[in-house]
Amino acid sequence: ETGLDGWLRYAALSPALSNAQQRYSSIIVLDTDETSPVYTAAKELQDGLKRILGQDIEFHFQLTGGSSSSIVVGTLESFSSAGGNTKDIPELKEDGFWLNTHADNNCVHIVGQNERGAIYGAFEYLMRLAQGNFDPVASASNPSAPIRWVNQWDNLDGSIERGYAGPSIFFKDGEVVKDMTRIAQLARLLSSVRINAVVVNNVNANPKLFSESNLDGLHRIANAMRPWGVRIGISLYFDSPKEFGGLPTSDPLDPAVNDWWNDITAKVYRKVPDLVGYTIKANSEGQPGPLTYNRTLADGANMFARALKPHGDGVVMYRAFVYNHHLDESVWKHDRANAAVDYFKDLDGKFDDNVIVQIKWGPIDFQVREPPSPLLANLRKTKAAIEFQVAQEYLGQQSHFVYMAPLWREILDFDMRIDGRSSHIRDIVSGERLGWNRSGYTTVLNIGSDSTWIGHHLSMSNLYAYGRIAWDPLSDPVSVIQEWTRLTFGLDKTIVDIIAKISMESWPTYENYSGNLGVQTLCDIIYTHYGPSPGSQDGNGWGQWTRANAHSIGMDRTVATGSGNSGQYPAEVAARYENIETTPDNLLLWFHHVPYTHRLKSGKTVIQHFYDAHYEGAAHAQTFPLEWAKLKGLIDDYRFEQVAFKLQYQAGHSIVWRDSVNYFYFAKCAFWLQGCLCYTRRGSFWGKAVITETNEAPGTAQKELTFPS
Ligand code: BDP
Repeated sequence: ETGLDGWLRYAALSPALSNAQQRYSSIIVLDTDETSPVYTAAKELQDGLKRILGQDIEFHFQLTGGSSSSIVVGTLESFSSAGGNTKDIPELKEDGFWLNTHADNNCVHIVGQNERGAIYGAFEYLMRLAQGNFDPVASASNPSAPIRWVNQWDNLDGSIERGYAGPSIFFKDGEVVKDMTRIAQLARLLSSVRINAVVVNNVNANPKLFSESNLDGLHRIANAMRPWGVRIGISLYFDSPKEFGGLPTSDPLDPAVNDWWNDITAKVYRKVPDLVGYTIKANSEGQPGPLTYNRTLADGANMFARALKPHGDGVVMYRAFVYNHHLDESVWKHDRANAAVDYFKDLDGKFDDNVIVQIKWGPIDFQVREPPSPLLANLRKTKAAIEFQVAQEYLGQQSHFVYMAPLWREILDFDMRIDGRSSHIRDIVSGERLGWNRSGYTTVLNIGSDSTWIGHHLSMSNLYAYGRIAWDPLSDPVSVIQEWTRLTFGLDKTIVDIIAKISMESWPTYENYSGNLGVQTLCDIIYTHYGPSPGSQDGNGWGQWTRANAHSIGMDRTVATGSGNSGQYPAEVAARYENIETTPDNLLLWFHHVPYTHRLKSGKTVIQHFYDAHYEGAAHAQTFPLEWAKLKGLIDDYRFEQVAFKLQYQAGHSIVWRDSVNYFYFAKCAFWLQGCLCYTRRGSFWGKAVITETNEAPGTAQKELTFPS
């Protein structure tokens, strides 16, 4: 078991379980085109039933009255024109499916609204069987939103930005790879969790993607993924007309620039006729963009939208991650968290119909804890997609394990109270709340050529969970991890319980040792985004800005005295964050600057909580390898050992985090500490410090800090 099959291992069920299941006589596939997802679905059913139940089943192409005990797979259209009974099938949305496991004549009916729906239904059926679930089902399943994409950040040279699992499966040495095996395998995994598109190259894009050989390469990638119902999109470099096309400018209002984009787009469509669209990162972190030419962001986005329009339903995913990292630190009030709303709010309604603004889930950048991005409540006429990050860039980079479904659920369940009405983020991004016809989800993904795909067997659960949540944002994170575990590691209850336990504890644990109370992940912020470096947070353009000094900490984002970020939310939410009393403790330091001695709702001071949480987090991380050890012998040795190694590493590194962060704040205050007693005993830090806040009002009480041993 290398991990290559991910959750699609189709492990054989025990004879007791598989013998109890009926035998199927045939698979009836209502499509003869071998490249169609319906045909792929039938092949997958054939393969899956053989592996799970040990049944060898033949294919037929015709639905006849006597087709008893068959598994029928097709689209609504092909099913009804073959005489299938559609009267019980409820309304299906784009990509939706109907699965009836107990249809007439002991048949299973898998009917997709389209070809993708058919393959999704086939996977649903197989994944139920693989979990030993034979309960009858006759129900329709529809997606929450039409856009359910992933963004790979792969470079043409084969490296992956924020990739931790080996080189790219898409590119090597400046070219698209020749061998499409891994690409098709990825499409299979994505399709099984109903992800319908992949943007294949880095948002920091390279215009050489437009070379003849790379366009041929895109053609091959699209062909390899299409049978699985996965479409491809590409990221564009804004200055391509100038740097690749030899034009003097890339000004989006220049007719020659527009012609250039129209021509190149037509060329791309000749190679990839079902291109899903373009993703644009512009005017951000040094990338050129419309602002470079004194044009608006909408001018830039609409230029791409017009180029795509004649070719079908392609969309421009225009990223709201626009900010200037070269800011002048003397501009005390500048706040990176304000940038998205500052740049986009006034452009609402100025984007063409096929532009979707792609918004990172938090206002800054995939931190361990952020409030939801206020831009999600500021666009009404312009459609949006939320951007998650399956890549654990700030969450331990797949050397630590953080299961993100609970974090995503918390964001999607957040009620923005737009116009004082219920406005859960899941209903905004589904398009329901504001009446959008195209919107949804995307995520940064950093799959590489490693056989684990992502660098840590357990982290694959995040890709699985992302697909589940984008389809149904009310998916329960616990059920999702249990399901994933059964499929990935086996049905034994001990395996399921232990992996679910570690997973559900992983986010709070990482938050505790890497940066709590909304101060964000206190990692190196300039480049690596990995280990502890609280000192790098302030004084540079990338910084999240903790504003920590000897006495106090936190970024004042209030309207009254700070950067005004709280005022970017709708009134009810804004009032909650403006007021320190109603701001939840876990976002206290995100919105407020407070003395270390400020008391939390728990009664603890901020600094005591800081120290304690870092100790608790690191202590808890020590339990993960111990829990995992209980699985020895219950799962295959190879994956057991690999995960054991990673969890042991994480346990050790959590102590590095704990001590670095605690020493940092201790040192920050040290000048002001009087009567400080510190001991080093057997290599661990132990001590008791008494702070006298000498620069505060006379008579300020002494505060005691106790350091757990
Ligand atoms: C940041 C990453 C950087 C990406 C950027 C983005 O550190 O590598 O280019 O996001 O989303 O988090 O464009």
